Amino acid sequence: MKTMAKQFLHVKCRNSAYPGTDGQIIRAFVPDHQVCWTTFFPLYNPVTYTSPSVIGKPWADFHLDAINFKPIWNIIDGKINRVSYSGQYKIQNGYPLNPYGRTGIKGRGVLGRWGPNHAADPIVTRWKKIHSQQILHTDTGQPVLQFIAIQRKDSREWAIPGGMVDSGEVITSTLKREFMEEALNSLEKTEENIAKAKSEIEDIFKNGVEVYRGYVDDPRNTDNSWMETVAMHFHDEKGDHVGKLNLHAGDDAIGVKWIDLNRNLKLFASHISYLELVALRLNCHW
Ligand code: RP5
Repeated sequence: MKTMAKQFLHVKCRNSAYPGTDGQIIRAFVPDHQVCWTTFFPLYNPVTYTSPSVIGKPWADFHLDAINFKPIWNIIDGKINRVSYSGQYKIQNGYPLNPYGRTGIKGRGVLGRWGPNHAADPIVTRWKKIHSQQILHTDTGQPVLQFIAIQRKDSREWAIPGGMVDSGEVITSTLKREFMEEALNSLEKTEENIAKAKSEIEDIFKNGVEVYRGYVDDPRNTDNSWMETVAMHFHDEKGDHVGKLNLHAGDDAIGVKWIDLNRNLKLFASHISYLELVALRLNCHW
């Protein structure tokens, strides 16, 4: 299982307009050599932004100056997991600091939690076949792997069908729930059809392998709130379980399809890096 090396430079949460603000909220420019908090940057004075869409939501924290809101950092705080996979994060003037450095914006942005916001990503794969014949890539001669991707409603980018871990929820449940909601549209299915879909994915989701646990270079990250994930790989070797599922986009997804794995894919956040780990694991075309 991999984590991101601390010298990794986040890119997608720097030097851009903040997502969902129609270009109204612009991140302060942070050059590569000034990302690290310990680098001198006296002129660093980013805007503070917390989206109205998170205020008062049951899944979100309060403002840090709210009376009776006393989060305890770096531990499991009641039902809320405030532990980072990257180790202990620092607190500056009462605010958690992004362990991967400056992002050009303070506050929570559209993220609910101060500090780490935990997600889980199911990477569901099968071999590419035509008439039951496995396909080898013309350049590398290696077998081509396919994974289930969804198209996100917010950014329109293709992504792994992951989602936030609800407070108190175990990651294995998040992985199944998110996959069913986004790739099988379970939220709009009847009880009977949900039970059928559940039993179809049961065998595959029993045998997952963790490929990544840690920080996500997510465009929503800020100096004080950031995404972390556990990415699990579920492979359908014969293609007769999930390989045969009827995909139907739902919830926050507007599209769903099998995509051939290769290094040139442009995907949401740092999802391409987990797929590289999957490609290494199965020694397939990359
Ligand atoms: C990413 O955001 C994670 O890797 C996961 O795929 C996703 C979770 O956020 P939502 O899809 O719930 O917005 O950082």
